Amino acid sequence: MRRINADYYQLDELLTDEHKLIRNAVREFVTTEIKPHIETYAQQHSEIPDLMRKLGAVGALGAYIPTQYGGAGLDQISYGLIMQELEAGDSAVRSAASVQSSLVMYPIFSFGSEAQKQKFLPRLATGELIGAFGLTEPNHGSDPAAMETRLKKEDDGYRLTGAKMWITNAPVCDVAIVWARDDAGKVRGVLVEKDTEGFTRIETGNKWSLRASRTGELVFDNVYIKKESILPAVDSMRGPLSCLNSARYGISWGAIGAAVDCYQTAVRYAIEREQFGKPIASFQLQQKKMAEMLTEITKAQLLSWRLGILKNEGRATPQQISMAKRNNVQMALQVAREARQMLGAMGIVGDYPLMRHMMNLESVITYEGTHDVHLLITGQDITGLSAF
Ligand code: TGC
Ligand code: FAD
Repeated sequence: MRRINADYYQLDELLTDEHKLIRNAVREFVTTEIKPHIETYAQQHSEIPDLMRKLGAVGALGAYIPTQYGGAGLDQISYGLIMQELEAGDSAVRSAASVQSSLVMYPIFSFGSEAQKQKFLPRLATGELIGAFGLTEPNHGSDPAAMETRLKKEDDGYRLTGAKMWITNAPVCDVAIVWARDDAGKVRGVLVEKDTEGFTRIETGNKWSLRASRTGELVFDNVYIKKESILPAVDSMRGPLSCLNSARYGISWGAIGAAVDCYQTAVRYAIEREQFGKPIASFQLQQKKMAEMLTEITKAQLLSWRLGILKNEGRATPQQISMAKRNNVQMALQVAREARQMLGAMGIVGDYPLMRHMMNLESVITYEGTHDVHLLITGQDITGLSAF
């Protein structure tokens, strides 16, 4: 079992002691708090109790938000490592941390007023508040710029009308960042708190994927919005899309975590399971699967690590992020499928995490920009021509 460790190119040597400390703390949390129970929650289609507070306690929320606002003030590699370890437990856990950190804390920190930062960031960092990010609409997913949600000026405030769909944590959020067009056609970020009149949340059930995460709709029926609830520092699609850069980067790391969990499960099983009088690991076809999994995991690790360095230096482009998100999620899905086959019938039961990761990754390959949308982003970067 020499290669059960998936660090084939000794990337650990590129990490600082602080990185390893953070990585190990989150790994320990996932091993003790998530892995023993996640199968039950996923099977029951129910959330993990008190997850956001637990993530806050382990320092997994707002990793790169400055400490003055309750964040951890860490670098982008630390953020990536946190996402990797969380998704080794379950994509639902990484999703919760992604949305809270990259899609809610990041825009408040980047585009919010000082009062908005003071009011929300510290409580989002501890998990006392749960945030949601509303961009996708029933009629507009891949093309969010076509959004129909409207923010109309009225005397001293605004009125918000419209609906957002497929929103992670919608049914349980305390505050949602909602993207809407104003009278001038500008895209504005609006902070809507849960008890606001005319704001309703509807749960989306019957999911075969991300079953331990709550998803739903946010509906706004002429909701009164004070001007203090608008993010002042952004008024275009750059607002929501720059949040996605951060979340997509995190997903590129998270997918590695899920893939490594599948790879390690498959290697352990193949060494123990005997057929035709020999461990199945001794057969060339099984070795091919394991060798290819480890090769693809290693390539993905290198992509995300380099992207993290570029992000630390403020040089990562959205297009580079798209490439890593697309490649790594596809890689993880492929690893999960191969690993599941290697376990034969045992691969379909919940005693092993393979089907759960595989089904989760079907959402991950769709949200934060579909696999094909990211390919078109790369195509546009190569040619200068949009194929959307
Ligand atoms: P385009 O006309 O190219 O640009 C409009 C403005 O936005 C700027 N921009 C970006 N800024 C920052 N980061 C990016 N990645 C950016 N891409 C574009 C651009 O410079 C321009 O700025 P300005 O100031 O000149 O106005 O944009 P477009 O409308 O044609 O869109 C292009 C496209 C298709 C790539 C974009 O719409 C896209 O990425 N679509 C995919 C939609 C998507 O990813 N939705 C995700 C929803 S959130 C989610 O899924 C959360 S899952 C949560 C969980 O983990 O549980
Ligand atoms: P569509 O845009 O309708 O796409 C359908 C198919 O058409 C896809 O295969 C797509 O690749 C393809 N397609 C679209 N346009 C083109 C084109 N120009 N060329 C070629 N092919 C194209 N959104 C949020 O705002 N916040 C959230 O918190 C959130 N959480 C989510 C959680 C889950 C579990 C899921 C599944 C989704 C979540 N989403 C969220 C929504 C997600 O971002 C969208 O599902 C995604 O952007 C795709 O949009 P769509 O589902 O409407 O698909």
